Amino acid sequence: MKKNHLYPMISILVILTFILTACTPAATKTPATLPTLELAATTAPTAEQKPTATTAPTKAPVAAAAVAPAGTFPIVKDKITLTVLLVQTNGVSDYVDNEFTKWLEEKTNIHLEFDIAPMAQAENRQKLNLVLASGKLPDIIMNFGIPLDQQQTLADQGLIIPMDDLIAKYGDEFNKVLKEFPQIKDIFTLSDGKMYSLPHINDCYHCSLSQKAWIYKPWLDKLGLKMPTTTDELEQVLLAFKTKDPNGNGKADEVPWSGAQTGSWHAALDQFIMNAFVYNSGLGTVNHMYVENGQVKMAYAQPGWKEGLIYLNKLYKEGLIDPQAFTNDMTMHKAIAENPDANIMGFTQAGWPGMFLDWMGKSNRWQEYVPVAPLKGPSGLQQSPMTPYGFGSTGAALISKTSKYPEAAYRLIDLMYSYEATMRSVYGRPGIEWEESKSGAESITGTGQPRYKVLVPWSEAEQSITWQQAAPTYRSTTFRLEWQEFNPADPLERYLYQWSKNIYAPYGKPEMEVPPLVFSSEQSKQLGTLSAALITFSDQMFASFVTGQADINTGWDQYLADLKTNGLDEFLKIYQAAYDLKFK
Ligand SMILES: [Ca+2]
Repeated sequence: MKKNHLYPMISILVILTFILTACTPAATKTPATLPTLELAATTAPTAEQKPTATTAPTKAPVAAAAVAPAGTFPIVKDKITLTVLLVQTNGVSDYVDNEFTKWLEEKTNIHLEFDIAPMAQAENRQKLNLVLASGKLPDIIMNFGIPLDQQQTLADQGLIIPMDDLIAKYGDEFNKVLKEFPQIKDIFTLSDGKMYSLPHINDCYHCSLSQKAWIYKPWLDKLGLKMPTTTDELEQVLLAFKTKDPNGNGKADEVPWSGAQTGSWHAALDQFIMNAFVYNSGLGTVNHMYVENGQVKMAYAQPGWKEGLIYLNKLYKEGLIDPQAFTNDMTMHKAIAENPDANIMGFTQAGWPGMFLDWMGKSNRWQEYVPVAPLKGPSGLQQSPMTPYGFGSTGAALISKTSKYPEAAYRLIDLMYSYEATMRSVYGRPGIEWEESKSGAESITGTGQPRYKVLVPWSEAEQSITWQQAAPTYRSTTFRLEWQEFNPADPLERYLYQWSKNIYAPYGKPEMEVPPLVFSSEQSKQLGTLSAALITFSDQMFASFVTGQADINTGWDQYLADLKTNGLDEFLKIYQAAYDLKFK
């Protein structure tokens, strides 16, 4: 009964990339608890290399003098070449002979020379390490999504420069980003208070509220039942689903509640429901952890978790929970929900219905499953995890210490946050792949005047027009929702917005999410080891308690003791120390 927490994160990338407009949240996120990759162990820092608080970016007087003031173009009068080590993305056949690259060069007078790294993380980290160890650094390191702790290693080794002075002097487009997301300065800085990378901004609103649940509305209607609002009401509804033959085929073939433990997105059984008992995050990199009154806590060690297990065990004994929910992957989940004859599933949890249904498919069930608002638990708790940290990811662009043109490099990256550069790097050329919306057009939200209409549907077919999402971009929720024109033939984005805003956001508790933290490489290694043991053990015990293999009433204390044996206290202590360092 093992469930894999990393796989769902990876699957977000794979599965949801095809609905870019709907969701591309975590493209550059690395779970904080992954073992740290060794970054250039061979390039030990020397005293000279180590940046100090007063170290300014490497000076290149001639080039520096030639850089145009913030916001003016071209960036340099005499053409220069910058080298970019870039992680490639799906669907881009050529970065050199590429429309976005050409536009950049024309606009900035900077020629780009690429060194392309593979998409798979293990391979691109290997490539990065080779480049770092070679001592011949590119000017810009882009699209690696280098997490804070690895940035710390690079900074300690004197391989990258802080961005703060460059932003102060040359910031233009990025200042708009900072104005909308001032928290960037807090959460993406290293322990010396400086920011060594620029982020990727892609604020996927519905992804910030991804613990959703779905019920088959025709069954509620047929049995004359109301939408459940509490955990007790859910139990009653599921009992009716099980016993009253709502699909009308005379067979007791109904599966009241199912889910998927692996390979899906927020479809595991503990998601959604446990929030009626305890805050159960799992939105980002810190599954099951939350912050309360400045204390970092683990949901599965709380009394509320025990109450939730008692509830689930009761429903399991009543035959309301599909035993397969503990082993299903997304395909198996979908096979149940899209049962070819009669509908057989009544209730499930998932980030959106496309995780268990054929979206806009022939069965029409995509229109028949409706969202269930957060349920009120026995203690009155009613909440929806909501992360305020999903708006962007750190490590999208870094400038190397050896760059002769740090100012020009910064200005080039700064430009990528502009509306035009973001539109060109993600969607393509104005008038061809997208166009300005006409006056009176309708936006995704149905409010305001949209700015752009996408003419060529998102695809990952090979092309050399955009960089897909390899460049840093500035896609706020305004950009994604109010500026984008609604396409009635593709209503998903509007649905996702409305479900999230109307049904889940009112119960959001963003203050309980653990912010991105910085760990030393030693701490990261420890977290990696501890996390693996804790995830395996807590997941096994979740399944054992729900199915009754372990008795929740007599086994809870031993479970808590076993969590300690598995290192829960050390794990939380490391998080608490990192949290206190930044926020206390
Ligand atoms: Ca039936």
